[in-house]
Order: sequence, then structure tokens, then C-alpha cells
Amino acid sequence: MSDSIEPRFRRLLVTGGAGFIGSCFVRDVLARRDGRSITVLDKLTYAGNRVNLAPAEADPEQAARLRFIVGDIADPAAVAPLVAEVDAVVNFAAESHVDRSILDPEAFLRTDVMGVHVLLEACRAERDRAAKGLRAAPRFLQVSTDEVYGSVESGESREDDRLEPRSPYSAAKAAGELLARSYFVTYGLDVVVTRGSNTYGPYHHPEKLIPLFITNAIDDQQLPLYGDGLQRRDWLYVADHAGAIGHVLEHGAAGETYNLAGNNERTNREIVTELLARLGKPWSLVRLVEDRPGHDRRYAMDSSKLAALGWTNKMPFGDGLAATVDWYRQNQDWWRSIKSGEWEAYYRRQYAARLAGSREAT
Ligand code: NAD
Ligand code: TDX
Repeated sequence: MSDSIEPRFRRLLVTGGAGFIGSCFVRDVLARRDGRSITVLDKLTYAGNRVNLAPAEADPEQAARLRFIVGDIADPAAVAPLVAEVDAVVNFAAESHVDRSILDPEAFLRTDVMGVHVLLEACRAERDRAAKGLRAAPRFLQVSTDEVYGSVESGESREDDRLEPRSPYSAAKAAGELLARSYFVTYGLDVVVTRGSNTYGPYHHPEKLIPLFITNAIDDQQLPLYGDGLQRRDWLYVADHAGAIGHVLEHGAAGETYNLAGNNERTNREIVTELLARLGKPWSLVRLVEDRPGHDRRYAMDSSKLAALGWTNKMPFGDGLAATVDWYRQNQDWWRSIKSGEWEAYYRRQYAARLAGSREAT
């Protein structure tokens, strides 16, 4: 099944649209030139970067269909008037880094739980207006994560499996998506949920494994590998993640949840080995450091439900990794400006003691 020529939802509110996956979604939707308009609502936290939308803003036809508003999804006054104007809300906004959730969980509860609640309340008010014939009811798509299943030692998680989140981040994400589902059950809101796997590609904040290791390696800095480095993740290219979300937005059934797998399971050691080979850098940069507390050993999902909806990922893993390494080589201004200021304090807090107590990785 291909995407419908005439999109069902023409006016979108994309929250967190200045982040890694949200900005890819915005760029890709606008580049289709199918008449859809997007309002981005983004708090521009340390993770948000308006430059991520520069390719769309530089094109007059796309820029005319893009509006950017700096604001907080947990602020009802900012959210309500925007939700009143759109056909669908796609919520990417979140605190997204597991390590930061371990250092300081509060912001995760505020945005990933309370922020979702505020968005849902605004959608509920619009659904009430729809019931009076004043408009069509908006759809709400909650972007969730494979981490809500917890560590999956064997097999693949399916959508109706138990949720066993184990970090403050994944617990907050689970709460957010369960709240969204409860608004479908209780209030009849048109809600869909996606659970994406570990995503990689251009514009990925350098706090995360792949961009951290690429950018550190370019600078011949140490690569802090947690524990034994044999944890397993399933990697999904960012344009495939954004595309699958767009597909679920258009074709997903109300009240349903869809796994978005990458089907590229690798140990962290395998990832590092592939990155170093592509960068021509030595394994001696790798240091084994103290493990992440509560570190999930493995994630893996079955995404046949998404496949039945007619979606297939396009990017082969090797090509995606090559494109990613090239992007970080060619866009050093982008990540060097992020790896300054607040970043330096974060990096010290997260890694200084770990690297001091690290050992050689054999
Ligand atoms: P990101 O950290 O790169 O971007 C998050 C964006 O949300 C930023 O632009 C930030 O400024 C904005 N934001 C944060 N708090 C906000 C608030 N209160 N109000 C408005 N905007 C706010 O995250 P990402 O990696 O692009 O992830 C996007 C979504 O996808 C998240 O919901 C995340 O949980 C989910 N997800 C991510 C991955 C992954 O591997 N990156 C995998 C699965 C699911
Ligand atoms: O310095 C590091 N060293 C290391 O060994 C970092 C930052 C990570 N790791 C390990 C931890 C994980 O096993 O690499 C793996 C990937 O780590 P992250 O990039 O932090 O991602 P992860 O914790 O798996 O979560 C990601 O995927 C699911 C996203 O950050 C989440 O937002 C998403 O929901």
C-alpha cells in the first residue's frame, strides 16, 4: 500500500519538531509538497535546535507551510489554541536520554507524562467541539519507544506484551502512552501510538551512542563503552522511523499501537567496530567504563502489525551508517556548537569518574 495521494490530515501540530526524529518528520512531510501545513511547537531544550529545520526554512514554498512556535507542551495556554487549529497532533516532544533520566528524573515526568496529559486535554476539548458539529475531531499520535517493554532477553516484543519499563525515562514514556490510550478508551479520542526502536542518522544529538562515538573518534577522544558492551539494540534509520510514523498517522486504526522495528540487531561492540572501521580509527580509543544502572540488555520487536499496514523500511543498515558517518564528517559546525557550553558540564558529570576508572577494551 502506498501513502494516499490526498493526505487525511492536512494541518499538523508537530511537538518536538526541532529534535532529531521530529525535525526529520517535518523536513520529509514538507518536502513532499502535498499541501500539508505544519506548526512546530518546541521548547528548544538543550536537545532542540531550530537549525535542524533549516533545509525546509530555506525553501520558500516549504517555509510558507511551516510555522515555528517556541513553547512547552506542558503549558495549557500555549497548547490549546494550536490544537484548535489542526487536524492532527504528532507528539515527538520528550526528554529522550536514558542517562539524563538517571541523573535527574523530574524533567522526564514533567514533559513525558504531564506534557502528554496537557496535549490530550486540549484534544479532548476539540473532540467536544467536534461532537457539536463545529469541526472534525483531531487525531493524536503519541511517539513512544521499544524501551517500554523493558529488557527482552529472547524473542521479540509484540504490541500486547506486558510493559516492564526499567528506567525513569522508559517508565515516563510508558505512563505517557498509557494515558494516551486511556483517552481513547474513556473519552473516545482518536489516539494512535507508535513504539520505535533505537534510531540513528543525521541531526542525532551527540549525547547518544552512535553520534557520541563518531564525534569523539573524529577528535581521537576516548569512547566510553558501558559494562561489557554486549548489550543489544535494534537500529532504525531516522527517515524510516519518521516515514513509519507518517504512515501510521494516515493508516493506523484508532486505539491501536504499532511497533516500528529496524530489524538490525547489533551488540554495542559490533556498532563500535563498524564505526571505527568506517572512520579509520583504532580500537584502542574504546574504554570499558562502569555500566549504566539498570541497563537494559536487549530490545527486539516484532513489527508485523506495521507491515500489515503496508509499511516497509527503505534504508539498509550499512548504507544508513555510512550516510551517518559522512554527515557528521561534513557537518562539524553543527555538532561542535552542541558540544560546548552546557555539554561540557554534562560530559564531566556523566563520564569523568567513569573514564578515570575505565579499563582497556579487549
Ligand atoms: P530529541 O531529544 O532529539 O528531541 C526532543 C525535542 O523535544 C527537542 O526538540 C526538545 O526541545 C523538545 N522538547 C523537550 N521537552 C519539551 C517540552 N516540554 N515542550 C516542547 N518541546 C519539548 O528526541 P528524539 O530522539 O528526536 O525523540 C523524539 C521522540 O521519539 C521522543 O518522544 C522519544 O521518546 C521517541 N523515541 C526516540 C528514539 C530514539 O532512538 N531517538 C527511539 C524511539 C522513540
Ligand atoms: O556513552 C555511552 N556508552 C554506551 O555504552 C552511551 C551514551 C550509550 N552506551 C550504550 C547504552 C545502550 O546500550 O549504547 C546503547 C545505546 O545507548 P543510547 O544511545 O543512550 O540509547 P538507548 O539508551 O538505547 O535509548 C535510545 O533508544 C530508545 C534513545 O535514546 C531513546 O530515546 C529511545 O527511546
